[in-house]
This record gives sequence, C-alpha cells and structure tokens, in this order.
Amino acid sequence: MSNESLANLLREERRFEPPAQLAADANVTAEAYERAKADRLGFWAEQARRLSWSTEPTETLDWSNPPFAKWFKDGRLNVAYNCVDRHVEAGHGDRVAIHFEGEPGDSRSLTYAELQREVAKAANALLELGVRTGDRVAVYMPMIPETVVAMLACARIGAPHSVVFGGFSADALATRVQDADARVVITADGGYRKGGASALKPAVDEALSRPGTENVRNVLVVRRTGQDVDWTEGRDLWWHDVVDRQSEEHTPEAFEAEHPLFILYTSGTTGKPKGILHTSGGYLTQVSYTHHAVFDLKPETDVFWCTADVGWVTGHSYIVYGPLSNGATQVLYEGTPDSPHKGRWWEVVEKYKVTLFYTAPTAIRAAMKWGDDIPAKFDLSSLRLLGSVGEPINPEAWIWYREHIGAGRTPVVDTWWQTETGGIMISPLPGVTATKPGSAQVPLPGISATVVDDEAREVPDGAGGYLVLTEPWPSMLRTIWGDDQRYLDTYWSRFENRYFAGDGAKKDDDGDIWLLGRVDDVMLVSGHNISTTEVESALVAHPAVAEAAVVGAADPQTTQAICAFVILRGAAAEELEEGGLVDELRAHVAKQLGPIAKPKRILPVAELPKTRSGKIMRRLLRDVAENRELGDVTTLTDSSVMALIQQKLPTAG
Ligand code: 6R9
Repeated sequence: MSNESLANLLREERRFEPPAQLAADANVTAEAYERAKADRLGFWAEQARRLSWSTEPTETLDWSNPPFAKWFKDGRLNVAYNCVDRHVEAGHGDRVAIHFEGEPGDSRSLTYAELQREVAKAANALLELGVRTGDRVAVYMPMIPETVVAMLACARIGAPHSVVFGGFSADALATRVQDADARVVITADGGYRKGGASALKPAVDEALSRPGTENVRNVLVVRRTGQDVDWTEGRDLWWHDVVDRQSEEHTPEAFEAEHPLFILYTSGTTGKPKGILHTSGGYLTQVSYTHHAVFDLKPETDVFWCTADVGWVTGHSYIVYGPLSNGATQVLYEGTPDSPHKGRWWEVVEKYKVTLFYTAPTAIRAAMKWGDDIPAKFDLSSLRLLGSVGEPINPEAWIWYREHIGAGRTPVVDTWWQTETGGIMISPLPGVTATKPGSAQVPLPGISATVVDDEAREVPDGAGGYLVLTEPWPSMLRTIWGDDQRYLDTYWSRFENRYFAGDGAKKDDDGDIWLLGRVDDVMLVSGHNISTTEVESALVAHPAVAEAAVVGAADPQTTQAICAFVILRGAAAEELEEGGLVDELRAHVAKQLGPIAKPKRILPVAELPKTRSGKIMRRLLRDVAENRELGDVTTLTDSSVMALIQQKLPTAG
C-alpha cells in the first residue's frame, strides 16, 4: 500500500500534546531517552535500583551466549518482598493495595499491611504442603484477591507459578499442568462472570484425571461462590482451612536474579502452547520502570485500574508485579464489563475515583457500540490518563476513548508488547510525546526496536515490514519452558541477531511506529501486501461500522481476496435491508486506501470470534471464508459465535 493511502487513512492528523501540568510533574521526561541512548546498560542498571536487592548486582547483562540472556545475574532479591513488605517497612502499611470489586457488587479493600500478612500465611501454607524452591504451582482462579496472594506466595518461596486463565477448559488446563509438571494447583470453587456463578473446580478435577498430571499432590481451593464441589480426600484442601491458621510471619529468602518467576502459556496459531519463561530481577525491573514511566504513577494519589485478567500477561505485569512493586493503589474487578449493566466499568471508575485506566481496544470498541450515553451517566472526572493494549487501536476508537472516557483532555498511551517481552516496549510517554491516534510511536528509553524488510534491512521512514527488537531487554523471555530449540526457531531464526516479534509494522514520515497486526494476518492481493489492520481501520472509520475483522481468502485471480466481517451499528443494520450499504462500504475503503484494498466481500455479522484476551481470531474467519473446517476453537470466548457466522454465509466462493 502506498504511503499516500496510509496518510489518507490516517486523515486523523491531529496531534495531542501532553497536558502542561502532567508534563511539568511527569515521572519521566525527554532526558530519559538521551540517557538511555548514551548508555543503555547503565540506564537499566539505574532502573534496577528502583528495587530492593539483598545483594546489589554488579553485572548488568551477560549476553555471552545469545539469545540466552542473563540480567543482573550476581544480584539477589525476593520479588514478593519488593511488591509488599518493603512498602510496609517504608511506612505505607495503611495504604490500600487492592480495592476488590466483585461482579455481584461485594467489595473489600486490602492494605499493604494486610496483603503482607496474607502472602506470608499463603507462603507458609505452600511450604507446609511440601512446595519447595523451583517446584511449579498452577493457578486456576477467578479475579479475586487470593489470586494475587497466591502468585506472590509462590514468588516468595521461589516456586514458579503457571497461571491458567480461569475461562480455559479442562483440556487447556491439563496440557499446561503436564507441560510444567506442576505439584500443586490453586483454584476456587468458582467465580462470578456474566451475572452468575461459573464453576472452576470441576475443570480441575477433570484435568487431574488425565495421564501426566500425577505429580499434582494437592489442590488448594478458595471458597468464592459457595457452589457444591466434588472432593478428593487427601488431595483437596480448602484454602481457609490451610492458609488461615498459618503464622503471619514469613522471612523472605533472596533468590538469584535469574531464578524463574513464572511460566505463562501463549497459544500461537499452530502447535502446542508455548510456555514463556520469565525470571526475577530483570522482569521486575522492567515492569516496575514501565509502570512508573508509561502510567506516570504517583503512588500517594493515583488509583490505577488495569482491566485485564491475571491469566493474561497484562494481568501479571500490570496488576501484580508492576503496580505492587511501585506501591500503587489499584482496583481489581472480578467480572465482565456488561454485568449487571453496560455501565459497570464506569460505575467502578466513579466509585474508586480511578485516575489511571488501562484496557484493550476490543473493550473500547464494545463501549462505542453500546453508545456514548452510557459512560456519560458517570462521573469520570478523576481520570487523568488512559492506556490501550492487546491489538492495534484504530484511530477511530482512540479518539472515542479520549473524547468519551477521557473528556477530551487525558493522554492516551497505546502500548505495544507481548507475553514474550514481559513488559511494555513501544509506547508514548505521557509527559513527553505528542500522541498520534492509532500509533504506538516510539520504543521506550532503553528499548531498541525497528522495522525491517524481508532481507533484514531497516526500512526508511514511510515504509513497512516486520517489527524486530535489536537489543536484549531486561524483561525478555529467557526461553520456552523445556524447549530451547523452539525458542531459537520461533524468535531468533527469521533474522540474524534480531528478535522477530511476528508483527507487521510501518514507520511513518516522522519515524513513528505503527503496528499492523500479526504477520500471519497480512494479505497478499495481486502482488500487494495489505494489512488487515489498515482495512479494518478504514471500515471502522465509517459511521455505520462498529467493529470489523478482515481476512485474505484464497482467490484464483488475485492470490487472496479481501473478505471483511463487520458488526454494524443499530440504525445502519436496518438500512442494509435496502441494500446499498455493502457497496457503500466497499467504495469507502477504496476511497480511503485505494482500489486495491477494496474488500471483495463484506459480511455483516452479529459478533466476531475473539480470544479470552480480546483478540480477534482471524484464522477462524479465514477458515470460514475458505469453506474449511474450523481449526482449534478452544481459546475462543464463546464458540457459538462461529456457528452464527457460518449460518450467515451463503457458502463462500
Ligand atoms: C500484551 C499482549 C501480543 C500481541 C502482539 C501484537 C498484539 C499487543 C498491541 C498489539 C498493536 C498494540 N498487540 N499490543 N498490537 N498495538 N498496542 O497483548 O500480549 O497476549 O502475548 O499478545 O498482541 O500482535 O504481538 P500477548
């Protein structure tokens, strides 16, 4: 696609300067870029001093065996001590760490002092169950404070956790328990979602009946919903029986900086899930620094809320480790945004006077679809900064977010990163960067990223290619659990000495980076590479379209033909009966991006298939568009969506 068409699509040419007061008081200023450029490792060594080490590291990076990095390797620390105890020791024990809001409306606030006691008790309980340094613990939980406590208790005793999203099936849980060879599973009877109690324990029972899970000695069960559970005597234990009676004292042990902190599985499009391994010192340094820098956190006054689930990396880094290492006060919300009503999130913002809010484009587009009048009913004036993560955010959604949630005055930071990167990599800095709707813009200080072509040559400004990371970073994955070769093959073999992120990207004329979706999703139409993101953004820019997903379907004439699935806004859907709208949308895309990007087919649908973390699963839509049997649907939020979409299709062709 030509640069003119990109410029055209992004006719949203407005730039948003940081608010003057925010810039004046910002945690991080432009000087950080200079500092990091002059001495990248020195810069990260300084950031490591944000943490309390029992042995200060003297060596910043050991890259003698690339791509197997060792950061701060002679340093020792305890991650849980850094997230909890040291804030209490510094006199902040009375500060609220977590405002928990349950979906049914129950709430409870935990101070740092209370969190310290809970984590100590849970750590003592795990020790009593025989969990030892290095043993893996699977965590399969709803979004409740005990989940955070469980993760920190594992970190405290050096037992890597493997959190499995509570919405995943028994199958998915079994594979992950087997792969990590977990010794204990921490779960709950259930949690509240979509207005009801949704069970978790039966999936654990089923998963543990599978071969390869025999090493799980105990299942520790939190009572959340009170629903009936089956019980395996000798294996299953109630959290309240075992944890509540423990001592509130536990002396944290210091571990090496490279001690494994957690494994988190990412599904990827093919093959078995990859167990992404993160370690302690480098990971905590980067999530702490990025949380401080990107969200401009002022721990005394801010209330942070990241809406992700802890089963996703965003929850690990920006609910548990980043905010808590910084002594933040944050909201933890259990349920879905539309239960019991579509204003639930905004009600929570109003209730806790949330100042910093971090969510995903999919949620923003849903809120747009539900209507401007819903957030307008709540007092959102406490908000001072908004963040986005998970997918490219269309300029249209970015502007809506700023206008309707941020009252047209808050900065919006679009943060690009991955499970593998551990922490934020590319993002504006709210006190420095003039933001551009739709672009993640610049690598953070200390991070080196660029865009290269097929031959690994850096592309000039105004051109597109593949996003690569050119220098190691502290919170990088260390390997794929049990599979070093797959780590090399997946990330380090596409380009020599560069980390291949798997995302398409473009540099604009200012050199700012625009993310264009997964490389697997790029379409090839009559010899042109066309990004799904750009066509989707063009469609969403039309007032009749609430959401769009675009795929390339095999086509005898053009290699691939663009096939768009769109969710229409209410009134527009009626207009469609008279026909015309589909033609208008095709013409609209042609006008915005050029005739080559005009979708061959546009199919209005009621819902799009999404993963649990809110990403559109284009590969399933490609299966539909190419009349194939559907691939793996186990990570879908709602598998009935695909049946609905298939019904709508007059067999493709
Ligand atoms: C944090 C997280 C990683 C993939 C990543 C990319 C997409 C995430 C994005 C974004 C454009 C952003 N992605 N943030 N694309 N702009 N701001 O989402 O981790 O679940 O591992 O997904 O998500 O495609 O490669 P993970």
